[in-house]
Amino acid sequence: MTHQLFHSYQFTETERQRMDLDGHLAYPGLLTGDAQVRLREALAHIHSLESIEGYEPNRFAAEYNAYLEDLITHPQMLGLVNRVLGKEIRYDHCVTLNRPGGNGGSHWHSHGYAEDEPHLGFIRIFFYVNGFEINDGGLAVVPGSHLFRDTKIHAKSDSELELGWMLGKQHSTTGQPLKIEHLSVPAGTVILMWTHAAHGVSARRPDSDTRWTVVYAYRNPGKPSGARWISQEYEDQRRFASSSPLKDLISLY
Ligand SMILES: O=C(O)CCC(=O)C(=O)O
Ligand SMILES: [Fe+2]
Repeated sequence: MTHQLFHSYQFTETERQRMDLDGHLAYPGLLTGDAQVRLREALAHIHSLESIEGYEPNRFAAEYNAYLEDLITHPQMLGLVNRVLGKEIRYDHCVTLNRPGGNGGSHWHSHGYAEDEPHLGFIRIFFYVNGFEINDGGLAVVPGSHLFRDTKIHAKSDSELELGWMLGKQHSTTGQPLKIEHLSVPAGTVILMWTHAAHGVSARRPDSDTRWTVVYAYRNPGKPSGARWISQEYEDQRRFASSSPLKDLISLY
């Protein structure tokens, strides 16, 4: 029997509206204890591979670890993706985001997909296995920024973003000025994010332990995808193996 990935949760019209308004939705502590233990093991495995020259196991993580691969088609994962994106979905990538103490974090940025076709969705599903605090490998967001469907948001600091891209912009639904929000979440948190949302990550403190994180991305097919980290060999193998649960999810279109 497959193990439980998530505790029970809701994705009703209320949560959908929240996500569409903010661009992200956090489920604190959604991952079961069992899943957290297995994820930690799998993420440490990928982490141990990272030193080998010529490989990018973190970007193609599901190709290097059977547990991470199994999660792509875990019934609870697909249930969640179907609720957010509907029936017609494709797997896009599975990338580990482990950040050891002293890791520099990530500048503000956004990602792209189908800019001219807003009915085509692309979501990132972050598993923050051991959570994070503000200013310690913490995710920061700008609610409403996803509605601009801008793929080119870049800033090296909060003030650069505030005085640059955010300047004079309002939330297109509420009319409120855009505002940066620094999140802090407990272990086992799952965060859903529309891919066009502006986001950045603060540096991990030098004396902190490793932040164990993985992101799974899914989309409605219809357009080319920029960060589709799937090797051709792996795609072909899974696509033409009649028994693979990934068969119908792995192609671009
Ligand atoms: O490490 C994180 O929390 C976020 C990384 C990120 O920007 C992404 O995967 O798109
Ligand atoms: Fe990102």
